[in-house]
Amino acid sequence: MRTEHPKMIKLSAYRLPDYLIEETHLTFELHESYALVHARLVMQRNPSLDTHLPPLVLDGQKLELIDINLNGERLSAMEYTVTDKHLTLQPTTIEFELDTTVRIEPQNNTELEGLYKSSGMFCTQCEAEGFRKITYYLDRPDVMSRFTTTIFADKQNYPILLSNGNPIAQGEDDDGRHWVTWEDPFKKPAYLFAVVAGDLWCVEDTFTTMSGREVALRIYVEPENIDKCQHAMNSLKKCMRWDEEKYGREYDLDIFMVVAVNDFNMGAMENKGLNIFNSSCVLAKAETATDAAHQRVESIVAHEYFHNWSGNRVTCRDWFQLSLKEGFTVFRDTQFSADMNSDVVKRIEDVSYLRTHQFAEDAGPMAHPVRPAEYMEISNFYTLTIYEKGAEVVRMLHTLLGEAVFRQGADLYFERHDGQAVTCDDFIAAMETVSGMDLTQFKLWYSQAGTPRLVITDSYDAATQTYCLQVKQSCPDTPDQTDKKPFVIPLRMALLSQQGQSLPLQLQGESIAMKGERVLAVTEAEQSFIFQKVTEQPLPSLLRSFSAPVIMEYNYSRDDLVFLLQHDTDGFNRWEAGQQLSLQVIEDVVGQLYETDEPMMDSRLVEVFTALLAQDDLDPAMLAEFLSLPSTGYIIEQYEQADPLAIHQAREYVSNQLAYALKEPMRVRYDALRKTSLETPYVAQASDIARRRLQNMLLAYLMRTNDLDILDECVDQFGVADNMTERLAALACLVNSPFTDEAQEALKRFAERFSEDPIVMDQWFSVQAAAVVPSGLERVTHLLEHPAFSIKNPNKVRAVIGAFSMQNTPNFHAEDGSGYAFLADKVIELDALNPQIAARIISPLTRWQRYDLHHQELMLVQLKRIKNSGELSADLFEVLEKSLV
Ligand code: 0A1
Ligand code: ZN
Repeated sequence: MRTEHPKMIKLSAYRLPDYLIEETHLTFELHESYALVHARLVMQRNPSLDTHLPPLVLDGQKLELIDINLNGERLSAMEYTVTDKHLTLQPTTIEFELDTTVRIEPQNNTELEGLYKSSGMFCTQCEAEGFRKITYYLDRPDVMSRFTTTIFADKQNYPILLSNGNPIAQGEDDDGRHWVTWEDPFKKPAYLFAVVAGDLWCVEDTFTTMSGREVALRIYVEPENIDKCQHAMNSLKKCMRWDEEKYGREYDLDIFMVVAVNDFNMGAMENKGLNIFNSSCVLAKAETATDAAHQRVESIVAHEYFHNWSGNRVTCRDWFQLSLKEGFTVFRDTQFSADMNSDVVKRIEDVSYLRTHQFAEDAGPMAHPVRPAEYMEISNFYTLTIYEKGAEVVRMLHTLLGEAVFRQGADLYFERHDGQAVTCDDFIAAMETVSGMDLTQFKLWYSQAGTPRLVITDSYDAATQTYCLQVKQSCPDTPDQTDKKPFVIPLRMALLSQQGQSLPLQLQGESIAMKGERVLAVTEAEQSFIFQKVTEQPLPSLLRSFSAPVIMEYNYSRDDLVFLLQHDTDGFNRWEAGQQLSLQVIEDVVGQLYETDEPMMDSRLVEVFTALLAQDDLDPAMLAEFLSLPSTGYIIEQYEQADPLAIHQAREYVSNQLAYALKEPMRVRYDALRKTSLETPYVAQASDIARRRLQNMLLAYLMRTNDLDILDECVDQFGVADNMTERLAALACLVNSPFTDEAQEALKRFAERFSEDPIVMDQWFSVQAAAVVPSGLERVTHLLEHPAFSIKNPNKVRAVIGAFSMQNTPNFHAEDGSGYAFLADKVIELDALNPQIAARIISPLTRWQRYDLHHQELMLVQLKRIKNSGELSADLFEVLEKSLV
């Protein structure tokens, strides 16, 4: 509902619900131009409160009330009131039954929240507050009810009718319509409700749980996608087993269903027993999906499945507790992916993502704590902070408690709160009980926003063989928060000898030394750790495996960084040393570019990359990580006021220099890897994924040399690859190269081959939208006219508008402001259709304070233009309010 000034909702205003809903009986009558939803609610006054009966205020939006009965008696118009948000009436008994019938128009629902149509099928999205767009209800997660759902629809067009739980009855009517009744034995909040009706095929399998129950597994898709489900099915079976082994969690219904839909605002949704997925997060086969897409499918399938316990069996009391389910579940899916693939590579990927995107959020106008204290529109709080930083907070607990005690804490949490709607405090309390630790200070991670800074200095005294680490922590101000208290920061560290060996670690006062590495608990604003019996000046390896989501400063020399990149015994910190070295080299060039077109680049980067390439025993996955330069987004984050064009140019310059300098060894290695790829059928397994990643990275470097022989290789890889990973990487190289004829030809062939597959076409769109070539904006405007583009489809919006504004630095940040104006136009257009997507896609503009004054001004002009463009959704209003202070 559009409104000028949405209200701020506060955590401190939480009250228990006045009424509870014991049973929810729903009937859907689905038609082409409308749907009728009949709800019979068996309700009672909340027994935890007194027996006086306040008015019953039900949530409801965009509903046309057709009929209303209380305890079987129709209510007259005098006996209830309806506004654009609520239905209010006066109960007269402690227990009562309320019947309503509403009319809705799913076919006109472009917000993709509530009941809507996607590619001809009916589907729902209820989290967070979509159920109120289906029927009048107490749409809050602490109202948990037992649901039965009957769906009526035309049998020919909608042969498959699904809802949560188990099917208990079905039938056919004379008029070509049929119906199915589903019953979910578990109480659940309305946000976990789902309905699907469509012409779908399914891939079936079974899983035998640890207690020997057989569960039917079904993945429903449109018929043309039936050959793209096997990877998701394999992933599902793997994660079901993993959750039993790692967390002792067993699946609880007889059926587990996944449905793929083309129009979806997010990645997927954990509805009880009936997960609904954005088709891009479930469909994958070698010819159409990259390795990265295969890995994304595996982790999202696992994420949604893991929610069955962390989210569904134990849910959130209110939406301020969102990270209770999301942070914990992301942590769980991260552990799973690390176990299925390489744990170091997974950590590198996660940390890169966190530092580029979540740190930016934490430093910007939308910064909020992992448990926010207030919000206007909850949809805006499905953020990197709630998900990724929330997962880091759980990870720190895991580090501090250790694997075994953490598992006991998780067990206790599930046992204590099964069937309940609880808070982050309950999660921490379980961890306190099993560990005996007081986690009061640790909980500041939930209430204080912003990324803490750790400044570490050290000193070594050879005479006394003591080594001292001095640690200072601070946290910058964030909107509405100043003067933050010190956090509990687990600092995983080691001390390395000149040969790169770990030295024993014995703190003053300790009688024995620890070997290898240890975790220091930093708890004060300033703190010293004094190590004794340190026989030589050590080189510290700090914040290993990125043990806390902080920005750490330690004054390593460039030679130290080179040494760590080659010798640190922690794989993550090897990579990190390389990133810091590359960053410094790029920053040098940024400075020089204002003076000269031919900057001098520190030769150490070429030297160390040469040495790494020559190292035969280095895991290709790690080598690929070592050779990747920090992303432009991450580099921008290192500046108070960044010049995005200079940063882009400098990063390009350094990449080109590396390419020319390392052309020979890169070519030799590329040829060998490509040969193996040609001889090996595609398998989405870690070792092959690593090979292709290195191969594609080398190709991208080599293509920078504009060598015609390499161009031929690239065109060949594009043409003959049996998989999308090699094909798309080659296409991206061509599109970003000066060889426009070859690029056009490849784009044409790609589009001809995949025009019927919307997910593959999304990749075709985003490769072009992200291409850092002249006239990028013209190309993007052109893409919007393509028949396969639709502004109503969130995947297409992300593929074109999202890729342009997030990845195409030189064109998006064009000096004349044209990139910003383009994004603003699209935000305005989208807000009228799908406010959630509008409020997300605007985010690059909200970071205006990170840029130099020229870019700031251009961005502000567009933010203000959006603000004055007319009536805004609550979603967009909140983002603009916060960005423009
Ligand atoms: N709970 C889902 C994510 C999700 C959130 C909101 C949605 O609509 C507004 C849809 C999905 C998850 O964590 O996977
Ligand atoms: Zn989730």
